[in-house]
Amino acid sequence: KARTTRHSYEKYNNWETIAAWTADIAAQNPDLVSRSVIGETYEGRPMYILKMGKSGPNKKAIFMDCGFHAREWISPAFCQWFVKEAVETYGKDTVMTTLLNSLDFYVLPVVNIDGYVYTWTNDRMWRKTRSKNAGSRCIGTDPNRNFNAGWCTLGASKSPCDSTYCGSAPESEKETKALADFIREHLSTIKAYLTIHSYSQLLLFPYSYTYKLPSNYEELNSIARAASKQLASLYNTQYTYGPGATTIYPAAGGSDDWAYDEGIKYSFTFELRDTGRYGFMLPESQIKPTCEETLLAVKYIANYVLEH
Ligand code: ING
Ligand code: ZN
Repeated sequence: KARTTRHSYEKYNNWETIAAWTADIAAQNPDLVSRSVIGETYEGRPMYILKMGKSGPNKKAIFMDCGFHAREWISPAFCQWFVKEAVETYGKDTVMTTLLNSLDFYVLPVVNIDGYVYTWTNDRMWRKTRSKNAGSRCIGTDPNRNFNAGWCTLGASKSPCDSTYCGSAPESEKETKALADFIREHLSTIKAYLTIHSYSQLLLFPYSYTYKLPSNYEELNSIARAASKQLASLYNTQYTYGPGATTIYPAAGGSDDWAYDEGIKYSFTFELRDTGRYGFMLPESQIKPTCEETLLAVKYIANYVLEH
């Protein structure tokens, strides 16, 4: 099938373009990138994941996903940027070279593909998945309320018409089930979980489903402080960091809390630019600076994980 739009790292790409890009970037970098499918969405689209890194024995891995929420377009743009930077700077940038030699990165560029497509075709402000709800005319579940971490107890709705609907059960969505299954299958290697949202300029860590602090709170707090400092070093973009419940709002069923309780002790949610001027409609002119600064924070965290 002929492609209709050209891929660009400094533009928002539609799903068809991103899907074709996942095939191209893997084909063009066979010793660094491989593509596989972790499941399919409610509407039947394949969920592609890119594994990045030089092959080697017993490597630790970092899992990063983008595009949980359909309207947060800067998020998939960042996952694409990260992959580009990895392949373009491997062998040139010493930190990136070390990271890819010693770690694998699993990058899931869009989790909620059906929702993302819907924001391109019908409603730019859509957030949830596109699954049907029994007994309701309302569509969709909030994928970041759908994980088994205090599921639907706090900051989530039991009403299918709400934007924070937690779903009929934990992992009721094909997309969250596929993601959770993949992480469970790779639990022995995955040492960090990073999930990219927008907006608000926050770097969050567990917990969001409770006010209790994670066992390695001091460590997570100092990593978040240092990563935020790295991020700000480029354009002075200020991030606030801390546990989700007190830094943004209490909310149960999030993927970072779930990953943490599965034993992944470095678990972070990024809320990228901006603080509300453009919000979800962040102009394309901000893709490059946003991705460049975020990359510094992600590299910092990855390097920390490598050394600990
Ligand atoms: N914010 C996140 C949300 O899902 C969050 C905040 C992070 C909640 C971690 C729970 C756990 O509401 C956005 N913008 O989506
Ligand atoms: Zn979000």
